[in-house]
Amino acid sequence: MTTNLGLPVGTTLDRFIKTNQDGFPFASGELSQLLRDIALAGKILNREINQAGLGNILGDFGETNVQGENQQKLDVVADIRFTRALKNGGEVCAIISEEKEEIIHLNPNSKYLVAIDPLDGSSNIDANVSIGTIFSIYRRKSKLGTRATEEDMLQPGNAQIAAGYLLYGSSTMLVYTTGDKVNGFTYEPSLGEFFLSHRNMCIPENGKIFSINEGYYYEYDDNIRNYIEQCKQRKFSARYIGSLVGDFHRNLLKGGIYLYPSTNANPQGKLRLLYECNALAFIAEQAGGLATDGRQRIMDIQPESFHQRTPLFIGSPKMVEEVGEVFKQQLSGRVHS
Ligand code: AHM
Ligand code: MG
Repeated sequence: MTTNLGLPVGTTLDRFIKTNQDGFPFASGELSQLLRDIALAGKILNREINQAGLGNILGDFGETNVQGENQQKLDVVADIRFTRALKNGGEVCAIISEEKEEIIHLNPNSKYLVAIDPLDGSSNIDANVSIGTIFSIYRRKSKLGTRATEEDMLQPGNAQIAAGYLLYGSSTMLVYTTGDKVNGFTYEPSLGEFFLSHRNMCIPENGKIFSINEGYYYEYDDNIRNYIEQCKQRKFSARYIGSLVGDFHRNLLKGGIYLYPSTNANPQGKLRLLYECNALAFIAEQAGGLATDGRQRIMDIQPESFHQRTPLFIGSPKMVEEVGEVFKQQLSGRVHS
């Protein structure tokens, strides 16, 4: 079997995907094509993000999405670009998107499903700060040739076939996993290609960065506040962009933890299990990290609705375990008191 890990840095994304596919003699090439379609939409969106200041597409669109949040114009554009690329590519039977309430039905004869946050961190667009796209790919459970069902779309993260993100930052990157390590590709705009730049990405076992919105300090439980205090006592660095993909990517490279806990106002936190947390959890685990809601593995949570939210603790394994211990102590404290 050919292993993609032997491919050198500088390999194009296309060649990487093809080599990976050749390693599986019975692979039909549909997943490979689907990944190419996502990369294509990413390139198109990247171009639009880079022109955002010129194109009169900054700011709110004047409508709210299904969760009552203001939709930015680029959120809408991103949703259209990804839906169109996946529709034209023909390898996806249905999509659920953070920006849409209902399932978007595409080709009933294909076996893959996509859950996507087309543009995450969109409140950062106007400030020229990094933003991202997050996606998960699942295999349908229902019969080929029929419409995808709600049950198809409500699979736990441990059923993901592939997941990834695009980061539109100081350079644009595609980072993804098909369940066999994590690889990162950097976009070269003048050539219009993604090149393998980060091979077999591994998160440091421990880190000194904690990423949390401290503005909600008094909204958090005591255990989270204590954890924040411990981080400060140990002189960890606080780094929080407010753009999940950017914060996650930095911690993946440097070692650290991203926390979005429950707050008094939002007991389930803010982040969406299906569009944001599962994909990053899959990548984190494939890179040697962990992702939990404080009590259980993110990828083992059985979703009950498309837009379900969950607290998220993700990053270097030792740091995520430490937060888990804090929760356990709190639980046992309750039992004994
Ligand atoms: P969005 O999907 O509406 O863009 O919200 C998700 C974003 C994450 O990228 C980021 O980590 C988080 O919201 C920031 O939230 P807050 O401003 O509450 O700290
Ligand atoms: Mg989002």
